Amino acid sequence: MDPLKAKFKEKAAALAAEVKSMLKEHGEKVIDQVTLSQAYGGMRDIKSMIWETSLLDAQEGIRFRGYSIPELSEKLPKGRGKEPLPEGLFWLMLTDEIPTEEETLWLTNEWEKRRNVPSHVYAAIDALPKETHAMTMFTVGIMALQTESIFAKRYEEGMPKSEYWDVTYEDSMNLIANLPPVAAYIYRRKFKDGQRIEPNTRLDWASNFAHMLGYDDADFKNLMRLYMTIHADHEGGNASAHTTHLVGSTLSDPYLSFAAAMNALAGPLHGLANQEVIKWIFEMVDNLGTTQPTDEQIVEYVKKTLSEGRVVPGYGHAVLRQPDPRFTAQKVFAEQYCQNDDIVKIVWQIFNTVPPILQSLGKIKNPWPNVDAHSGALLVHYGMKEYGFYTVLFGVSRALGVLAAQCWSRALGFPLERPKSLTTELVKEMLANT
Ligand code: AMX
Repeated sequence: MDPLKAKFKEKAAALAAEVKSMLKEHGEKVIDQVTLSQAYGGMRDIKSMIWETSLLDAQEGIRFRGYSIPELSEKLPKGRGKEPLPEGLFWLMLTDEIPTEEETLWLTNEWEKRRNVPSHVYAAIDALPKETHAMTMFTVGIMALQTESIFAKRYEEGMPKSEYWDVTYEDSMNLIANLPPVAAYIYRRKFKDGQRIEPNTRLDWASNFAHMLGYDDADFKNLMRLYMTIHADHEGGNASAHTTHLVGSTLSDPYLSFAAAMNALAGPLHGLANQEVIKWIFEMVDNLGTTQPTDEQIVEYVKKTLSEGRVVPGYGHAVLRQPDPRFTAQKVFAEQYCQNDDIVKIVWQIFNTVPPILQSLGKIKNPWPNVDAHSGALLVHYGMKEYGFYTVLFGVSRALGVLAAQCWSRALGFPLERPKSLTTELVKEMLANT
């Protein structure tokens, strides 16, 4: 058994036993209550799901297994680069332990060994017109990869429940290994005349992805390592994570669950916001006729956007109530690598001017930037201007968190998810009787 799987097995067996006895003793304990507003309002804040890999605090932002993003920057192995390697984060999310440099290198090599995209996956993507959105191509690519699911094959053969975690781990590892070449294929097909770039077997997972996309600049590789790390997980209730959890709870395999999650990520209120931000900034620059607008010009443009009934993309959050530490991590990167870039400067001007405007509307719970407010400007700096691809980058990263979490869901034996719904008719009856 490989070292990561062995460690996960040991940890999962211990936690499963602990949870079993905890439920035996405290299973009836009330941990939350639900208001009518929450039932109508997107189930915000209702504590109703277990997600081991990360936890989101409204003020502090995300912590992965207890570690904040600055702490991860310090503690996770960096290999030959300057930013934490996403391999290390995956190891941490799966085992609750910071890996050593050697363990991280093992994982790099393991994903490298598992990279093997069948030709029918590319054929399925090629069957779509080039104008198809990159996220649709991505989902189709993942669905085509599902032919490789060991979970599905073993289930058909009658595998016992006790083996679910094992094959979920195998599928998750294989899927993560194969996402970068599939995503890069989509980018090159859509935007670079289909000229593919072969992987470089000596590179780590994120920098090989950068290489296959066509970006060999050392700083872009550092950006990809950071990007893949900070977008990986945001606890269980966000739409892409929850979709993975819900679909996986029917024992759909990791490929089916992750493809479903990517359809959730493709929505403009979720992952598509990263393309919307840069599209909106480009429109602003076009509209104002300058790449160096004044703060006053930006304020006017924001007001115009709001008066048209549109949202300011990259601002606001369903849970966060402070600037997103993932935004801050990207700002710190930009300060180091590209502080004189015009678009980066605009992102910072927006950061200074937008929150008071949103606050003044009186209805927005969080006027601060989220992760998507910064990412596009960094990509544009290195030449990746095709914003229609940005959500795919988010998606490749998101695989790390939601698939690590799915391994835990199968190891802990979580059942089919099935919350209760009501009709307004029934709600009225309930109100009449109280
Ligand atoms: N610009 C303008 N209006 C906004 C806004 C923004 N950035 N953020 C929230 N609002 C509005 C809402 O549309 C809502 O208006 P309504 O009452 O007229 O319908 C009101 O403020 C209250 O919303 P909220 O409770 O503060 O936010 P929410 O929890 O319902 O939604 C989110 C959260 C992220 C969908 C919302 O802030 C938004 O649309 N932001 C812009 C899109 C975006 O950046 N999405 C990315 C989120 C991060 C991610 O998943 N990648």
